[in-house]
Amino acid sequence: MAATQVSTTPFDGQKPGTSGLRKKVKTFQQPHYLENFVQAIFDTQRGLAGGTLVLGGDGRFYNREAIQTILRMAAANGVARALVGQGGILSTPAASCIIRKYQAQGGIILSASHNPGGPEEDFGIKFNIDAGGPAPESVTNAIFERTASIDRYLISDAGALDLDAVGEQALDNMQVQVLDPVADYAALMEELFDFNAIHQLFNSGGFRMCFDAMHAVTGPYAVEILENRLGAEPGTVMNGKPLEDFGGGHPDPNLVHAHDLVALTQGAAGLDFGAASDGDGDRNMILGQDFFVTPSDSLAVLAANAHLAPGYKQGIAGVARSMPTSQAADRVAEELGVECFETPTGWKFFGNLLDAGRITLCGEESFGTGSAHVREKDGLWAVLFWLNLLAVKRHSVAEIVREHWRRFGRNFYTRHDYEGVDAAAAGELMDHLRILLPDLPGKRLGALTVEYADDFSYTDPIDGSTAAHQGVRVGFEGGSRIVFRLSGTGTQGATLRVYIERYEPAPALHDQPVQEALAPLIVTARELAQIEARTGRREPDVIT
Ligand code: VG1
Ligand code: CO
Repeated sequence: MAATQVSTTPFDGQKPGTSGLRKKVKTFQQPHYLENFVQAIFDTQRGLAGGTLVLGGDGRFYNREAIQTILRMAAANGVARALVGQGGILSTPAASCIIRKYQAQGGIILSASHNPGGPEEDFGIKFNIDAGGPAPESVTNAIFERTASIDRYLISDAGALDLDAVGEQALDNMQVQVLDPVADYAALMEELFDFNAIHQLFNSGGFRMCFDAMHAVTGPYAVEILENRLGAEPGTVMNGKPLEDFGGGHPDPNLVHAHDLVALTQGAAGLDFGAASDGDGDRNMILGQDFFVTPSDSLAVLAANAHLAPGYKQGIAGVARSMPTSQAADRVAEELGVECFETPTGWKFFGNLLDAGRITLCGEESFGTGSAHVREKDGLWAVLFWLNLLAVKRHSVAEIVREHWRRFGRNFYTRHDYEGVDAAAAGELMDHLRILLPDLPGKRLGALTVEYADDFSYTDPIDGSTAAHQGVRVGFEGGSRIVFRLSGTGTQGATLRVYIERYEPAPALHDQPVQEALAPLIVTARELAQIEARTGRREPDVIT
C-alpha cells in the first residue's frame, strides 16, 4: 500500500477554542474537513515524523471512522509508531498519562467533552504536546494558520485496522499498538492513592456510593478501578457502558445533567457519596448526602488535605486556578505558604506551571481538578482523591467541607450560563462591559463598592507568553467578584457565562442557600451587563 497525496482547499474557521476544534458532526463529515486539520497538525508538529503518536477518543459518534482516517494519515506522514486505545477509546487523562509514560511526541484526542454526541450533535479534535497536555496557544495558532493555506494532505490507501484486539499490527511502515485503555491509567492511580484504605472504607458496611459514567468514556475505567480493584459493590458504576450518543444526554456532570445521580444522594436514605464524570473523563462532580461540593471548594479542600494521600504526602508546591474559579484555593495557598496562580480558562494554561514544578494542584470552576500526575484535568483522579480523604478522615463529605469553611471562610459561588444566545448580541454585550470598565472603580453597585474592573490578561510566568481578553472581572471591596466571559467550546451561537462569588467569614452564615446568599450580586450582574435587554433572556439556562 502507498501514501497518496490528495489535493484540497482550506475551510474557514478551523480555529481551536478553549479545548480543541469542536464542530457539529456534519461539519466534520464534509470531505477533507477532518483531513485538512489533521494534516495541519503533521505539517506544523515536525517531531511526529519518525516519532510516536498517541491516539484515542471518548467513543462518541464518528470516533471510529476518524481514528481509521488519522491512522492512515499518520502512516503517510511518516509517524513511526501509533499507540491507540482499544476500540479507539482513551479518556483524556488516560491519553495524557500514556503520552508521558511512553514518551510520545504528541497525541490526538477525539472528543467534544461535555457536549452531546450523535449524528446531529458535536465532534471534536485536539492535539496534545509531548509533555502530555493540551497544546499551548502558540501551537494551536500555528495549526490554525496552516489550515488557512493547506492545499494537499497525505493518506495511505491501506485498509481499515482491527482496533478491537490488543496487540501489534503494521500499517505500511508504521507500527500500530492497540493498548488496553485502562491499564496504565489504573496503575498510576494505585501509585497516588491509598487503595487499601479505600478498600476498607468500602468494606466497612456503613458506606454507600454511586459513580455515574453518563454513558461516556469513564465507564470502563470506573468499573476496573472502583469495582474490580477497590472492591466496590458491582453496580456502583451506573451508566457504565460508553454509547455513541451518551444515551441522548449531555455527558456533563453537573446538578442539571446528572440529576438521576443527584436524586440518589438526597433524603435520609441518600447515598454517602456520589460522583460523575463527563464525555471524555476529565471532569468530576462530587456529592455527599444532601450535599453538593462546588468544584472551586473541591480544589481548596484537596489542597488543604493533599498530604493525606500517599502521592502528595510531601505537601504541594503551589496551586493554580482559572480566573473565574472562586478564590477559595487562594486562602489555602496563603495558609500553607505556597504560591497561587490565576490563569485564563482552559487547561492548557496550567501546563508550563506544572512542568516547571511551580504547582502541584490546579482546578477550574467547571468541574475540573487535577495535578502534576498528568497534564489534563482528571475526573476519576478527583473521585479517588475524595475517597482517600473520606477513608482517612471517616467524616462525611458535608462535614469535611463545613470544617473547611469554618477554618478558611466560605466563598459562596455560582455560575449562570445563557446558552445559544445570538452571537452578535453576546459580542456587543461584552463590548458594552469593556466600555464601562474604566469608570467602574470606586463606584457603588448595589450595596458594594467596585475595587477594580478589567478585561483579564495573563502573562505566563514561565515563558512570558501573553493571553488577552480572557474575561471581564469586576471585583468589589471585601472580595466579592462578578466575571463575564463567552464560552469557547460551544458549536452553536454564543454562551454567556456569568460567574458570581462572595466571601463569608462568619460560620453562622455558612448555611444560607447559595442563590440567596448571592442574590444581590446576581441582580447587579444582570443590570450591569443589561442581559435581558441584550439577549432577550430573563433567566439563565443552567445554574451551577
Ligand atoms: C469550558 C469550561 C472550561 C474548560 C473547558 C473544557 O470552556 O468553562 O473551564 O476548560 O470547557 O472542558 P468554555 O470556554 O466553554 O467556558 V472539557 O471537559 O469540555 O474539555
Ligand atoms: Co471534558
